[in-house]
Amino acid sequence: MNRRIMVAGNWKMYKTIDQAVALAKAVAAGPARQGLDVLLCPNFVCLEAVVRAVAGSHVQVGGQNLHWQDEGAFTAEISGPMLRSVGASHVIIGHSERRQFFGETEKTVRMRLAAALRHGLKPIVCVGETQAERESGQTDDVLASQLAGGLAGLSAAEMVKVTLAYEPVWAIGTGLTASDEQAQQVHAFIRAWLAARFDNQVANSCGILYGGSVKPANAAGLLRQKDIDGALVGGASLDADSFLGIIAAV
Ligand code: G2H
Repeated sequence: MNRRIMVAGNWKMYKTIDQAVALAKAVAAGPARQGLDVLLCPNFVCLEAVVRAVAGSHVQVGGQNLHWQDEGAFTAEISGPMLRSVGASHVIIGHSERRQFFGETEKTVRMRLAAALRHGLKPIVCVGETQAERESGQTDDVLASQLAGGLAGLSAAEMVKVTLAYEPVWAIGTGLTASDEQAQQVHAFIRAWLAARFDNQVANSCGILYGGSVKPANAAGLLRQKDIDGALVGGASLDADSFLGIIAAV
């Protein structure tokens, strides 16, 4: 099964419009590769400018979140139709920072995921364990629970439209990275979970990205693992050279 590789930049709450456009143009000037998807996820304010900056290139653009309703009295929220109207193709859902700081739960992940699929946005659903959970041997249970909760009710036809991202919380923005073997082990667990919950075809079709302090220096080893289908990059995506360095490592 030949799965596509994705290198996605999660710019989090960084970059003003001018800075975002400059970075997006530099990434778009980088090489396009067969079988590789390059995605940029800027903050909502910069989305339209980034879509324009990469227009006509191989680079795609996604949001970092979406609300489950199409519209309504939900101050400061952004909906699927709004993301579509600005030209976004993807959306990140359930990032650990949303879970940790903004009350994201399995239920809200599930509702956001349904909204993304309803509006033809390609979702990237994040899962991952904390350091305490890993140290107490709960990694598999935590992941299984996040997967079961966040993906509940999904059909196989819907699941193959979803990309998963394994982001160990202890490796996010900390400089710590899961070793190649640690990451591969969890990716294999997630793929086995997908096979059991859906079937082998779904399991082998779904992209599973790794995220957590990915840099040019560690990207090649991680991306060489058989169940790692790309990277969701935070800090190292904020600089064109380092992000292009990760792309070059694919
Ligand atoms: C994990 C990752 C991007 P960083 O949050 O989603 O960020 O690469 O800075 O650890």
